[in-house]
Amino acid sequence: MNDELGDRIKTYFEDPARVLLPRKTWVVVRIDGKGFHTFTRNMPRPYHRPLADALDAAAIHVCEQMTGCAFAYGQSDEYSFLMSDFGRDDSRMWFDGSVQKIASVSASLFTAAFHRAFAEPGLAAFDARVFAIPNRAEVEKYFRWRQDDASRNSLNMLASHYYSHEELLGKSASEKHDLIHDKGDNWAKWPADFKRGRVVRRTEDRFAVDAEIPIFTRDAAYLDSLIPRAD
Ligand SMILES: Nc1nc2c(ncn2[C@@H]2O[C@H](COP(=O)(O)OP(=O)(O)OP(=O)(O)O)[C@@H](O)[C@H]2O)c(=O)[nH]1
Ligand SMILES: [Mg+2]
Repeated sequence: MNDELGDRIKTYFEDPARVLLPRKTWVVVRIDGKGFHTFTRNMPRPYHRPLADALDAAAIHVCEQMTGCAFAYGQSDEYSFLMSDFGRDDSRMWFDGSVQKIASVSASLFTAAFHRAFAEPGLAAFDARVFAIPNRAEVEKYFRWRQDDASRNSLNMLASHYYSHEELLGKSASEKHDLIHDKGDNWAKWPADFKRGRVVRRTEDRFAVDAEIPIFTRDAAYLDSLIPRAD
């Protein structure tokens, strides 16, 4: 009876909600702080190193657990993980490609490790989204897009450190640079990872942070070396 009931619940209700990723593709998992505008309200702006360090520790933890993880790229309150099941034909995708499992376990691992590394009393939460990208060139574009976002975000964060929302309305990037100069500051002098983001990559025997990454569009070899090739 119990088996029958279980089978019924599974086939009627659980199985229809089971979504599997296609095999032999590149898969991105992006994890993003939920409502971090509020969570970080009392933290130093525009850049709070302990926050970045805790996000890095969380990303390393996820990379270590994620089957087929190639690397991760992080900036602001987010980290994107790239995984794939290339290699042997029978090599497995993490959780056999189950979207619900991958998203929920990633966000959970990330949140737990973030809090182990972050001393603040407030509780953070993270969302995760999972999707396949069927083409290697598009994977490169994905990471360029996130890095563009890092540069744009960091310029905006620095500008809004000195100016009100109204004062910055309609200002171009170069006008924002000029306004920052007027306050005696210079975006270019801020740490590289604040402007470009950070990468967690495999070293000889473990995953480690690279906080001095190049601009992906200027040094195409960097990203190229991180993205696995299809079989
Ligand atoms: N003080 C401080 N805030 C940061 C730092 N890095 C990121 N943030 C905050 O994190 C926010 C990230 O923005 P979003 O992810 O777009 O917005 P969110 O408020 O997290 O909202 P959702 O992601 O939609 O849930 C930024 O707006 C900043 O307020 C930092 O180093 N210092
Ligand atoms: Mg967020």
